[in-house]
Parts: sequence; structure tokens; C-alpha cells
Amino acid sequence: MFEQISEKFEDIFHRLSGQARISEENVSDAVREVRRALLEGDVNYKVARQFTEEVQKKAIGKDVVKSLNPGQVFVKIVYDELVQLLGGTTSELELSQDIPTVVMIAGLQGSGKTTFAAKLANHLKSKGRYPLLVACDVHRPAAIDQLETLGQQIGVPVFLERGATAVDIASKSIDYARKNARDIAIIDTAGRLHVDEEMMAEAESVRSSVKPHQILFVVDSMTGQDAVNTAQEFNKRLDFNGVVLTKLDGDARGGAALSIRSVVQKPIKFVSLGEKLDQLEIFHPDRMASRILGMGDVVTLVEKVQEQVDEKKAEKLEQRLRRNEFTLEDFRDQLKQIKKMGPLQDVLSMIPGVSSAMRNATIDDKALVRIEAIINSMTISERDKPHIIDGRRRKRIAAGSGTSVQEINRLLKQFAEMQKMFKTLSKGKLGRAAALANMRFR
Ligand SMILES: Nc1nc2c(ncn2[C@@H]2O[C@H](COP(=O)(O)OP(=O)(O)O)[C@@H](O)[C@H]2O)c(=O)[nH]1
Ligand SMILES: [Mg+2]
Repeated sequence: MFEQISEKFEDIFHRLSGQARISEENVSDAVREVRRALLEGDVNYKVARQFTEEVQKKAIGKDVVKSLNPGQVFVKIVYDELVQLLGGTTSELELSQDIPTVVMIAGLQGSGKTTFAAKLANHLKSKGRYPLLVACDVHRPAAIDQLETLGQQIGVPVFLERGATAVDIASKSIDYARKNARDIAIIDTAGRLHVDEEMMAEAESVRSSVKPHQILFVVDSMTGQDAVNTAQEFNKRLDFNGVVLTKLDGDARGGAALSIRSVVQKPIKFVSLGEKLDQLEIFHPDRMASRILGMGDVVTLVEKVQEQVDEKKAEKLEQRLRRNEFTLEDFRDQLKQIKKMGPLQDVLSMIPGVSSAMRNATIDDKALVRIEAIINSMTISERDKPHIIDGRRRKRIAAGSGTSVQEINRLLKQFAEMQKMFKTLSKGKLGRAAALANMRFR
């Protein structure tokens, strides 16, 4: 789940990393890409719009501390916003002082309610609690058997009464729990394939008979935008306390599930990640956000740097970088200017000192874009000291720029030749070349 969104985000951040600073223009581009990534990941369009508006507001005019690059700062802004979208802080299941705490499980048929009920019982048992599972899905006999089997697997008693109504079973189970020292009653209810009046009415009457302390709405993350609509319907009728996202182990895009919290304004409390009964996790917005961004280390770095940055050191570093000779960064800037000027072949021929070999090389303008993308995907130190770009880095840069290792190899070779060429130029010639380049390229 979320692989698709993760991959898109990674691309966006890589591209922005190459920029010298956060400008209105490159932020707008990146924000547009973020919105596209969210929409393609099936995030609700209203949620996506709101999300990107916030990101844009926060990113524009943001000072980039010298030791960070704009990509990193942008990652942090998106991360913070994603954490907010997912609820900000962890919202654990609230247990009451009463015995038993009553937890009612609601949702559509097949969403994973019964499985979750057992998982929750298992989880609470491991925390030293004494749960009771209550079988209130009376419409399908197999549903009662299913809960009974799951209860046996985890060693948790199941309260059931064949032939009785859901309301009866629910209210009797509370007495049973008290008498048998069970401190949490987990009520598994019936679902339908679609939201219908009968199901809602039954759920409401179970609710009014046992007055649950917590109602958890279970939703299948694989169902896309329907998940959001269903959540709204259930929330209107039951005013539930929290959401359980199931089947996050699946390969659906998952964005819809992420929209639920923002649409219904109820916290996600658990995620279910498989059919096995221990595959349940408490939902942590921050951990989920870094899982989705796949950039936990960058976020940590930015947090650290923003906390305590030594601007003076950063400036010195910058000066050292500037004093260096022709770096890949300069090269890229030149390319950018060249792109504005027209066909590359013509431009190259105007630069004195460009070797005839290069002049005759067939470089098309598309290649130029790719070269720029490659350099954008490099870190500052790689641009400054290309010799550190080993095989591992080449692979990463190729992945980040959507090119191949062969192309990276070619670029580095060409660049080395260019550096050599500059060395062979006399001081005067070099100065003239630079002056001319400046004149033409500004
Ligand atoms: N892969 C996966 N399957 C799940 C998950 N939760 C439930 N299931 C499966 O989904 C199906 C429906 O689950 P069930 O608990 O019976 O849904 P209910 O109708 O809402 O009670 C069953 O085959 C479960 O094994 C999950 O998190 N991941
Ligand atoms: Mg069920």
C-alpha cells in the first residue's frame, strides 16, 4: 500500500533538491506535482486541494538554512502536513473505568470487522486485559462460527446465543462480562454489502441498548473512494469514535483511506495488515507519514538542522564551494542558460575554446534536459567532487533522474573532458571565455 504515492514523492523531492533555493516558481511546480501524486494515489480531491494549499502557503518565502537544500526543506513541510492530515497525534483506544468497557465494531460486510474484533481482543489480552468477544452478527450463522473459531485461537471467550436478536445478545453479554470478570466487551456486528437502512437501524438499536464507550468503524482500504463515502454514512448515523483501516497489506493505492480522517474528522486508531491475528498496529500519524514519504532520515535531518544551525560555518562552506573551479553545479547553471538561448549546437559553437570534437558531437536538446535532470539528482558534494560518485551513487542518481547508469557514466566522462579542456586554456583565454559566456548567458 502507498508505494505509488511514495515513489512519486521521492521523484518530486529529488527534482527540487537540485534547485538553489525555494522560489515561487519551483514551489508551484513541486506543489502541482504533489497534488497530482495525491490524486493519482486516490486521495479525495478536496483533501488533496486543501493539503497542497497548505503546503504552498508554508513553502513560499520559507528561508532555507544554508546547510539544507530546498528539497529537504520541502520534504519536511510535506511531512508535517501529512502528519496533520493523518490526525497529528496518536489516538489510542480509550478504555473506561466501568466494567466492562463496551467497544462496538461497525462497518460493511467483508470490511474485516470480525477479524479485527479478534485482533483487538488478542491485543488487549496481551496487555493483561480480560476481553470478551460478543457475536452479534446474527444474520449469517457462519459469522457466529467464525468468531467462535477466532476466539478459540486466541483463548478469548465468545458470548453467543443462536436464534436471539442482536440487541438481546448485546445486552445479555454485558451482564455476562460483569459476572465473569471480563473487563472489555467487544461487540461484533452484522454488515451489509452496501449501506442500507435495515443495517443502520440494527446498529443504532444495538448502540442504544448497550451504550458503547467506543464505536469503531472498520473500513477496507482497498475500496477506494467508496471507503470515504461509507465512512461519512456511518458517521452520520453512529457518530463513531475512531476508524480502523484494514487490508493495508494489499496493493491498492490507499489514498482514499488516508482521506477518511480529514473528511469525517475522526481519528484512525488501528490498522490491520493481514489475515493473521497478530497483524494489527496502533496507528501513529508520524510513523505512517514517514513510511509514505519514505524519507524519515531527511525529516530527522531537517529537524536537527533547523533546531541548531551554525550559519557562519555554512557560509564558509559556501565560499569554499564558490572558490572551487568549474563544478557540475556551474555546468548545470550554464546548461540552463543555454536552454534559454536556442538549439544547443549553435550555442556551443559560439563558445570559444570548445573543442571541435564537442562542437561536432551530436547533442540534441532532449539530451540537455536529461543532463540537467541527472545533475539535479546529485547532492551538492557530488556536484562539487564528481570523483566521489561511485557505482552505488550512480545507481541512485539514475533512479532519481529517471535515466540510466550508462547516461550518468557518459555525462561524467564528458564533464571530465570539459574540465581538462578548461585547464588547457590560458588564463587570458579562460577569462575571455567566461566573460563572453556571461554576456551571452545572462
Ligand atoms: N489481507 C487481509 N485480509 C483481511 C484483513 N482483515 C480481514 N481480512 C480478510 O477479509 C475477509 C473478510 O473479513 P471479516 O473479518 O470476515 O469481515 P466482516 O464481514 O467485516 O466481519 C476475510 O477473509 C479476512 O480474512 C487484513 O487486514 N488483510
Ligand atoms: Mg463479520
